[in-house]
Amino acid sequence: MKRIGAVCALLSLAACNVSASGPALPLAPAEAPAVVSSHGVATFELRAELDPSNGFPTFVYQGDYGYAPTLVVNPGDTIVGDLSDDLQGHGLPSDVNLHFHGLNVSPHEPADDVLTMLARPGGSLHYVVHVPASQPPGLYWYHAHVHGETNYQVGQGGMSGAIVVQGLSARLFPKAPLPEQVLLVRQLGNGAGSLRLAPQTSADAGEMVMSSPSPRPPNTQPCAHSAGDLLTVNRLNEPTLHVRSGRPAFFGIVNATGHRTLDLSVRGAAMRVVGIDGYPLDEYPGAPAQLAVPHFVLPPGGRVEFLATVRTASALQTSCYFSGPGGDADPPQLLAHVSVSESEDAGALVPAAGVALRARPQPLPRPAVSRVVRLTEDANGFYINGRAFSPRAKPTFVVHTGTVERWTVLNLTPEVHAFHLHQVHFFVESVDGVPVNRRFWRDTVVVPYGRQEGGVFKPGEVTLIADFRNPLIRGTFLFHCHILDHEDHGMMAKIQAIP
Ligand SMILES: [Cu+2]
Repeated sequence: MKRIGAVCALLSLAACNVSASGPALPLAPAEAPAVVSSHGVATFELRAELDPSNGFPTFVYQGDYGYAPTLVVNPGDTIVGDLSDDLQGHGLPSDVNLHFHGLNVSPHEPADDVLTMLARPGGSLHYVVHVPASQPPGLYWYHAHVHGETNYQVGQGGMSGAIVVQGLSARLFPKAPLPEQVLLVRQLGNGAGSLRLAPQTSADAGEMVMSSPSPRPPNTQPCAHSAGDLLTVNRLNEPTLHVRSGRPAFFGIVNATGHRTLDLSVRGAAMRVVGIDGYPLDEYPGAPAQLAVPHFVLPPGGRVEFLATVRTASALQTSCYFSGPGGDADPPQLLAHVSVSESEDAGALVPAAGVALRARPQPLPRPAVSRVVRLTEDANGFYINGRAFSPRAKPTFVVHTGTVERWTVLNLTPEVHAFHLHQVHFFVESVDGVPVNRRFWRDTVVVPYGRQEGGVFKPGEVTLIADFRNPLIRGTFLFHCHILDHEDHGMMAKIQAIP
């Protein structure tokens, strides 16, 4: 915990209350100093290194291990980043790169290309990511994305940081935008349920080959804690969040864990969800700007932004979640204390720097194509349509830029998966055959586990509409399970988008 509460660092995110007369009061423990775009450019430098305190890979930012800056940009800005690879600690070379999760940006080098952009130890990568002017304002994130290494680097090492595309608060509260408390939830180290195995180098050409996933016991005690399953918030155990009594507080949460499904709630208060996976709710045609829910299920990789009005001391918490008889345990945990202040100074509003005009959602065309994605697993690995991911494989699907497609994702396994599509968003039409009435854009969704019904195995099923209309999205990119050990062991495939 080298930088507990880097107060007043997040500027427009208002990690602190800036008052003309009184002292600064931290609203939330900051993840790290923010990099706020200037003249349309947000520039940062990161190193990837083994953290000497725990032996896991981590980002090093301005000399501090374990921290990555929150990138604060406006739609239309450019992110310019340099990443150098000083990872070589576990006896083998370890590549590293970045994925800009949820941004509707090019999958080509030097932008969000996780297929060919790989830094070897001693090497480096230079990123230039043009965030489109049409990018909806909200919470995105970046993380390492090296096939076979993601659970180790992202899940266990916590190699991740937040990206805020400014404008959501100003859109919701144009007269007095609320500061957002950005919280990254991680499960660092040797967490239960992890399938991390030492990579082996094959004899031919030093290619990385992952060993098989080890057998796990059935998930008979999904609510039971085990060693190493502690969740952190901005790398802190049970930090305290400060809010004003009776006033809405604005939270943005990233599920940056490797495999934990979070069932989030604020004790004693409703969650008024305003954004999912970076998109304001009303980006979907006809959807409301806010939706009050008692709790919200957030898969690994997902983000939720919400308002909560708290009047007495409370807590941000995750409840026990059953991920299926073959899944990982997701026990309950208090994530953060919520401290309530009556003081007029506490939590004073700081105007947001950027103001985005509300986009007018375009009506959707009919799906051009219907496809089926079958998720399976066995003792040797995880598969999409019968194949484990190979970096050299041809794209599983070729899609046409300018269209939308209907995908039916079938889960033929006894555990949930977190379906994630790079580059674009989708909305869910139905879950297990039941139509979803509340439709919202997202980039990651839980696919229910398959189960026996009347002696017959019934796969879990999500039907979604994927949006490939953005003309910037051309090239080859990925879709995969965001439970990172599943991804590492094969549950990933390529899409090629062509005109
Ligand atoms: Cu999975």
